[in-house]
Amino acid sequence: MSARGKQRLVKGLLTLLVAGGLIAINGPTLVSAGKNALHDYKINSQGYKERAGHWSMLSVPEEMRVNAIHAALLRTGKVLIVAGSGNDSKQFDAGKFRTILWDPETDEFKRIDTPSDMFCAGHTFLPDGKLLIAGGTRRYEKLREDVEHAAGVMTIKNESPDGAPVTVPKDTEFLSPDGLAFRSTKEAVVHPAVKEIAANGRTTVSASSTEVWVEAVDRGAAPVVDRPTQFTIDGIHRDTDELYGYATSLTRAKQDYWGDDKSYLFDPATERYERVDNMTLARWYPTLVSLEDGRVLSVSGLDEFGRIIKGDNEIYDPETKQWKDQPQLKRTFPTYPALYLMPNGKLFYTGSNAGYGSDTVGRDPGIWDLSDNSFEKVPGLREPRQTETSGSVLLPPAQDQRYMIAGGGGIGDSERSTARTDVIDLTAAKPHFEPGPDLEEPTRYPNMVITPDDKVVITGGSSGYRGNGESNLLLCHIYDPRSGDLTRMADPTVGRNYHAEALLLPDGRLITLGSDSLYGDSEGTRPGTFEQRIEIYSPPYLFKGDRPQIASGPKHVGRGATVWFGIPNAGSVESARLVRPSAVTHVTDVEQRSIKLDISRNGAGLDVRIPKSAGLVPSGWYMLFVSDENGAPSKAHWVHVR
Ligand SMILES: [Cu+2]
Repeated sequence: MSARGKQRLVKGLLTLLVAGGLIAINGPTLVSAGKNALHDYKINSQGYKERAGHWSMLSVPEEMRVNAIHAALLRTGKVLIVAGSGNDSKQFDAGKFRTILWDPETDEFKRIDTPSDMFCAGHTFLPDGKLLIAGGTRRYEKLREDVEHAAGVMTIKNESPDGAPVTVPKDTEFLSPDGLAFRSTKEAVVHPAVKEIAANGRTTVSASSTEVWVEAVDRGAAPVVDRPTQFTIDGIHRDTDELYGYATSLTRAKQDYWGDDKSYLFDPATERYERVDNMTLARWYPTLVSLEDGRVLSVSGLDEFGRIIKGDNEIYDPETKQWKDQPQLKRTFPTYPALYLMPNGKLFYTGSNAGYGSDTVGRDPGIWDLSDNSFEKVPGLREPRQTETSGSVLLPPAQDQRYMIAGGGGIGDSERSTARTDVIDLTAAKPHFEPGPDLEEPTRYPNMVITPDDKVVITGGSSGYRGNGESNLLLCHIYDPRSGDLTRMADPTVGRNYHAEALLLPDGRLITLGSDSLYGDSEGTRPGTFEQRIEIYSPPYLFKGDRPQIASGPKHVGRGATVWFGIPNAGSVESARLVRPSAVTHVTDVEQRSIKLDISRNGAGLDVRIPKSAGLVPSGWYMLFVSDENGAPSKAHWVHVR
């Protein structure tokens, strides 16, 4: 008999025993079965749902189950779920990359051809509603025990301005003065040095260089380079002072994931990926953030050889479909920095990040002014060394410019985690973080989702690094930015830790998906398995009876315009919000925001005013929700704001 069948039988027995007045003879199994029945009864009662909401499981056909690493809500109302190789090296080696599209309205799933490994890429919506996805995985990490040959990055330098570019074939040997030999793993081309003659007639020559990954010819511990060393290049008949190899570290240390430079648009209309220009740098764990002019800034990440990128950031222009390096915007952050576009066009960095980076550089929250690359730190954040794997959100409504940072932990695989939440008001003369309510438990990876009633659902997470079955937190709360209260809601049944996401659907429900436990148990003896179930949360506002309805209205609206929407019972509508859909990964969702709209009654509908500021309402597709006096929202009406 299945476990569920057994449970049903026990439940049935219990009912009989209660009916017969024999409850006094029950054993521990019956007590727990009784408790389960009571719990089931409680969480399914109308009163409980009205107060705490309700969780249910989405039924996903077996062949559509994927390791959800990324999730984005498209303007068609469908959810794009991207796994890529899904943190599974076997899938990577087999070249099997996956994406699934789910339509919450029909519950239909569709497989999407996935041209490369978008695992741990960055993403953001463009003004036309296409999702820009950039970066991903070019090679999986190699753990220390799997590294047999010392390896690392060899810089090939050319100091001579004369002659043609030099091709250094794959498998070329580089020889150190001590006789150590390293072999290149790829062909490399190095250009002549650049010769410049200044106005005063003085000539300067700057060496040109290129990088290539090399591995020691001999196995084992001996061929290790741990200080700056110059190499001669075998088979290249040039002066060794002119053309040579240079490396500072060729060791048997762990090798981190290698980033990819590929970049794609996902088009909600054709439901396909379209390849666009490569980024100037390969990036693994970059944050992509939309700017007020519709361009996209790509920040941080691990580069083509798994090194943290030190301050090189770049911009995608949707007009030209090109990426361009931005040397004037040099600024270093840890991977997946939480950067939010402010109404004044500056970016606010809450301090949240996920994954990799310096222990000290780029971890302080502050305001980044892109016009002069200045960075103004903001004070007051408690537990400032525990921002890794924390959650961040621009609290609703976005006009208030209040941001919350919640939970997080120490850098790397630290055992520390925090229950701290802090809130900052950027409209203040001297903004500083103020304490918010503590989470119920110290929490890494809390998922935070804005709802149309100006609240934030905070759900899931794990008390420990990367999580395991026992450190998952089956908790869900709603934070009310107005009162500052954090209220416990119904408990989710599926744990969510690393590589998990949550987002708001156009019908007002939320989904949570993904979760990537490192271990299956708290002792770390069993490997974890990727959580493929998708759970749905219906907040209390969906159990309050009739909901307002948006019956008609324009699809395209201009910033600063007043537009009319047909709304039966418009008199019951108290508020209207534009909610920008989520594009979320690794607890990083810098897209979602909820903008308050001024409304006035006009006939059988409402006049709705779209704010003017492109920093507040960047161009793109939004969900328009109207809510009644109970906070019950309508279903969303999609509008394109330009
Ligand atoms: Cu990842």
